[in-house]
Amino acid sequence: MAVQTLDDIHELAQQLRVDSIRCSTKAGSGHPTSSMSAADVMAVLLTRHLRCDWQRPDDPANDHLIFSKGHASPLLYSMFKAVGVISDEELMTGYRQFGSRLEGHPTPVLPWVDVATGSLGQGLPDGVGVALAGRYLDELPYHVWVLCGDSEMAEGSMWEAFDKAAYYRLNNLTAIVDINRLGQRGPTELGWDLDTYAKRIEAFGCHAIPIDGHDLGEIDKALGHAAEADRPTVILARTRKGRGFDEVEDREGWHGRPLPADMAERAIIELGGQREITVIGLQPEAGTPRTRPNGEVSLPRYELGAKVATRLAFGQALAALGARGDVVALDGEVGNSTHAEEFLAKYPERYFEMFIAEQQMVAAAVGLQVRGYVPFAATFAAFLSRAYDFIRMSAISAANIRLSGSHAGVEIGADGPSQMALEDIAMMRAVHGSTVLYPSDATSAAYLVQEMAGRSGVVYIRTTRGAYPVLYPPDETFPVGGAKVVRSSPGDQVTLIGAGVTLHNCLAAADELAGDGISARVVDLYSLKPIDTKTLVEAASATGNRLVVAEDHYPQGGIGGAVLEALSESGHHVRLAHLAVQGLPGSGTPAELMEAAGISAGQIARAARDLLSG
Ligand SMILES: Cc1ncc(C[n+]2csc(CCOP(=O)(O)OP(=O)(O)O)c2C)c(N)n1
Repeated sequence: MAVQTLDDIHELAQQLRVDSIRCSTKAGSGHPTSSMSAADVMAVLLTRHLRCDWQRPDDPANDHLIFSKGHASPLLYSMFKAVGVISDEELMTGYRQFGSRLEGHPTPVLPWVDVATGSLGQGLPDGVGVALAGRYLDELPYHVWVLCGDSEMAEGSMWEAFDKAAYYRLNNLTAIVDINRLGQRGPTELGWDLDTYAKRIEAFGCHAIPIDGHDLGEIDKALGHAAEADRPTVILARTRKGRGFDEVEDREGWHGRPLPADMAERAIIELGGQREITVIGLQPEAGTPRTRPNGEVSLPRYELGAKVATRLAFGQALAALGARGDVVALDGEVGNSTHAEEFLAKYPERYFEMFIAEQQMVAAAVGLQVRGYVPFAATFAAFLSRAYDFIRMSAISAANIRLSGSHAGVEIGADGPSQMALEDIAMMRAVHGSTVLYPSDATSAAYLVQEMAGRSGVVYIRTTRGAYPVLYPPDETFPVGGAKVVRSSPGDQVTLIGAGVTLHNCLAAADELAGDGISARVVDLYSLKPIDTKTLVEAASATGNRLVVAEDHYPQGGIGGAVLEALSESGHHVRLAHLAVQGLPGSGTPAELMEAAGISAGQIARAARDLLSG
């Protein structure tokens, strides 16, 4: 039947409720009551406002629909059924089942899903990134609609998102907050206090529209207004959880619980029975994204021996990569430290200042890559830990994002431990499908930045604050997954492995050892994941299986761990001296702090001698 009148839309909303109940009861798990509260708003959106060619999910002109409250997946999948892209059979047999694409929370395994949600507080920030692309890069009229939960509004990242949406005047973004008064374990902080929500939203610079979320006419008017707005709109929809089935409606204790079969039967009767309504919906306005120029990338070249910080090389290489029109940059208000500002100077129209909002910065990168851009987001490596859940979720989204973390380790010196990344390698290595790079000099840093652009998944580069000598000539290559043997001779007795600043310490240690007549091989492990097991095994075999690893990172999960895991997977046994930061550092000079941490050249040389005498 054609869904046209508000009565028709009411029927559709009831169908969405019934299907949400049916599939979750069949699966024995899921969130039907969270789906039922938002069914009216979604029914109006689907029929009268969302512009999408469901058969062509890749159409760049399509609107975007993101369920920030991803646990309402029964509702989302019931909408997919209503528009005819999944069958009732798939909904009923697939939902939450092993091997099915209808996972418990939505992921982009489904072509109509942009980003994985389910960790609350992320879908809206992701939507900001999609809206940034639409407004500033693609220049397409698509609209981004995000369904949020009211308990979700307690997440700080939601407010980072409202703030940035307003700052960037994202009038193509509408958040719909399903204010059903209840969260998981009971009432939310604000209950149905729509006034307070509205004041907060307005204070952040967005336009708040409080409505009765079960009044189809009011919903229609609010959604229509949102599509015409001059700033981001937030529809505050007062709803009732479990709406439409008296036994659970607005009652505590029903969050995340499927209805038992007998209750489901009664609910379906109360909701008017099963329906098979198909919605046609609105087609997108025809449009193609602004073309992205594809210029020649000419990487910066550095003179051997010149002292250049890898963070500077990162910025300069990123600016060079800007010749590609799909490359975009973001920074957390430290662009003069990370050197992302090198990109800003050349391509201000593709640079998004995210201020000190690291969660939003990573989420915006995820949103931008939804539209096919190649985002690089930079901040101090230490502060990326703040966005770790976003990084973790971006792996679930199969998002391709590049992250640069500067100011690695104790090497930063006087600023002290609050600014030192000492856990970032562990954190980034643990992410599914990630790449972790840690260059020691400017030439390798610049090369690896270009490599990052072509890689998929979460790609991380760790850069160093201080300036150290350029070790490699400009045309040297650094394939991801490789390592460089920087110094070797047939008589090597021990291998010293470093990356970043510790590679320079390893080289100084090798000089010191040479003075004692000890020949040391030195390996630059610039690619920590994937790692060059072959080079490690060869070096170990050639040097009596004596290895020293030195890293400016805590011992857990860092370079030593990566080396040991690689060697143990290859069945190779070694004696390894692992020098890493053990204690809690303070302030000091880089040399003092590296000495205190036990990763100085002298300490590396001593560890090598101990291995040889042991
Ligand atoms: C970051 C995060 N914390 C906790 C949870 C667990 N959780 C899932 S749903 C939920 C309650 C959500 O309530 P609300 O946003 O109001 O949505 P509703 O289901 O009431 O519509 C919670 C706490 C989560 N998924 N993500």
